[in-house]
Amino acid sequence: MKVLALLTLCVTLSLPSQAALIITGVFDGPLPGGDPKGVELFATTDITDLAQFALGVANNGGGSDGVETILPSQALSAGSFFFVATEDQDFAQWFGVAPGHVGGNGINHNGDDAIELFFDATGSFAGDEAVIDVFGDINTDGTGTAWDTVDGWAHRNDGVLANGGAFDANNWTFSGPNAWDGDDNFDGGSDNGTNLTATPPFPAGTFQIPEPTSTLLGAIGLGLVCFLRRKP
Ligand SMILES: [Ca+2]
Ligand SMILES: [Ca+2]
Ligand SMILES: [Ca+2]
Ligand SMILES: [Ca+2]
Repeated sequence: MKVLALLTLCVTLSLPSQAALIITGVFDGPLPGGDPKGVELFATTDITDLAQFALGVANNGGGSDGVETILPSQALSAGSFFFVATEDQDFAQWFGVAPGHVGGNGINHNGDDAIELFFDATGSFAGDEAVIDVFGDINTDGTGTAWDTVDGWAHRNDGVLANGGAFDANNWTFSGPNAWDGDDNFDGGSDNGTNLTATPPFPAGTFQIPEPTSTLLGAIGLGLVCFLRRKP
């Protein structure tokens, strides 16, 4: 019975999140205009159409602003990252790649704003969408809070799945406010900073969820050991 209970527990732990997309990073850059600004998203399972997802920035603790930018219609495979930024030129200088989607003001934040990730299976976002993940508290101005990312960044801790709209700063790692002050310039240059020359750099593309299959196989192995040790 213990083996069965352990296996049941581990199978439950191995189930994928109900949310196929999560926010894994938030950044507020030091380049002119406060660029790059945006979020890093991560697919926990294969997504056939990203246009079922949308973002909104709840500015300055004023509550939800609803959907402000809908993601483009394309597939995203499990384990892949997807960047949404306010613009593309400074983003490309900073990260060395193009953003997946330019969201303009729809993703405009400056460190004290909460960011909502919405899902609507129909893709219409006419009011039936649900908040599947959130960064920050939509009803609190983030200035001076644990999740204040002004001129810096926040990064989701490995293995933390979608929060369904209930944010917990303990599940995130932060650069600290103003960590990127001065990082707009590198080596005496002018506005030539990049993520790699910044201190600390945003840990782009590093989020991971522990492999479900290895967790399950490990649990089965542990269960067998427990079972065999009970034999005389
Ligand atoms: Ca807004
Ligand atoms: Ca703000
Ligand atoms: Ca800023
Ligand atoms: Ca600053």
